[in-house]
Amino acid sequence: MQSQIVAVTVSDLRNIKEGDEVVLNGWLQEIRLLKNISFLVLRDHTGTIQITSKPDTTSGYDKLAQMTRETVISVTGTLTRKTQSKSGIEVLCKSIKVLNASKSPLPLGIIDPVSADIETRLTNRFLDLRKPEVALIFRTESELLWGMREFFHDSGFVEVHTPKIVAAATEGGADLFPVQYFEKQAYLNQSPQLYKEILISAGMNRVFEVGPAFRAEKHNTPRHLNEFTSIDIEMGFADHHDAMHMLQEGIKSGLKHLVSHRPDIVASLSQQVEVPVGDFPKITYRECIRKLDSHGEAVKFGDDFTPEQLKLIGAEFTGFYFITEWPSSLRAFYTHPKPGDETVSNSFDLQYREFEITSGAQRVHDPAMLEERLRSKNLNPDDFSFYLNAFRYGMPPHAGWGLGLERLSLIILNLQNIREAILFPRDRTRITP
Ligand code: AMO
Repeated sequence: MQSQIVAVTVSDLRNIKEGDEVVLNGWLQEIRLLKNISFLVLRDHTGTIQITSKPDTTSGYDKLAQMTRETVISVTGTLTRKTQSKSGIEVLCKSIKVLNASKSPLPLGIIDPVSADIETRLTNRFLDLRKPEVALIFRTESELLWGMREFFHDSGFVEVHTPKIVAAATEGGADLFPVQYFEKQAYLNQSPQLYKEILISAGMNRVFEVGPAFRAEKHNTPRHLNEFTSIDIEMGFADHHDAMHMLQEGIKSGLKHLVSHRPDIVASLSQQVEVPVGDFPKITYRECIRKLDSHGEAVKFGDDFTPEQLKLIGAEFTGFYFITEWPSSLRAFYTHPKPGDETVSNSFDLQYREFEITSGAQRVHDPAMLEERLRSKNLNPDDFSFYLNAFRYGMPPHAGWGLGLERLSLIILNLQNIREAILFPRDRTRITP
């Protein structure tokens, strides 16, 4: 007896018997009409399948000629393995229902070999995201994040959600988006920095957050967004070494999760995904200066590295590496100076080639030192009283970091432009869709 199956996905078809009846819902990706037979390709979120349709077996065969690409359809048919199609299975169509027709022509082709420029793709992002290779970026991101979440959860971190409308800058006053907050001036948060530290004073011990961060950076580069996804952690009774360890293990767990739970995704990626083994190498800022000097690149202590210089440093490593002990002058006010050599700090960046993926540090926990650090950066401690108060009544030593999710996808998937790694990018000129 044949079993009747209702609404399966394309990937379910592998496990269905020859001759069984199936219903498939999806988009009409392609249609090739011949005189006595037509070939359709239906796409759903799991893949594509060829649907063969004949006038004598498909009811309403003559309506196929009016169907436009990307129309949402529901196909009823039987599964057959007697096929020349690549997947080795196809569905012989009994009937097709149009659930919603698509306008034609499409502003952006889904399968057309000519790849559109990034602006056209982003303007028509709902269509762009239908391309399996584009959808794969976000499935990968989701798996990575899931693996990292699991790791932090299992390591005793509490997932928190801090305000995004704030009264003070954390990462430098120049890059703030102002918000009119009733009678007051407010800003979109650049980082959960101040709040994650306050939560350490609040006794939460280990917190992590995944949320949006806003930077009014004017430059328009393939590495910068004006709104990005920040993965942040903060740990009490910990220093920068502990924070670096958590970062390294968190990234490994994200990658392990991706590889072990979704080998299908990994197999479809054009880029090979490997889970790093062992500790990520570390190099100090001063060692970087010496290395650059040997390449004929003179860098003054206190200067930031250019992307070209980071390329030279990155060429020495095969994967992730830390640059540690950055000059205190280059780091934000909350960064703890290195005891005994206060010109540098207990800070680090995680790099992959020339790309900075994460910044982190041990933080200043002494309120007097913190006030002094604010003043040295020309900031007014009065503007930070809500934050400083948390340091005056028992703040543990603490450390943490912030990682840009899109930067991580950029390097793992070897993307050309960070805009590809976020669903709806916000950049210097784009606030829609
Ligand atoms: P920082 O400002 O270095 O540090 O940011 C941390 C990480 O966030 C990502 N990132 C960005 N990604 C895309 N577009 C941008 N414009 C952008 N700016 C930053 C990067 C970067 O490494 N509070 C500290 C973190 C900490 O010490 O905990 C901070 O925000 O991947």
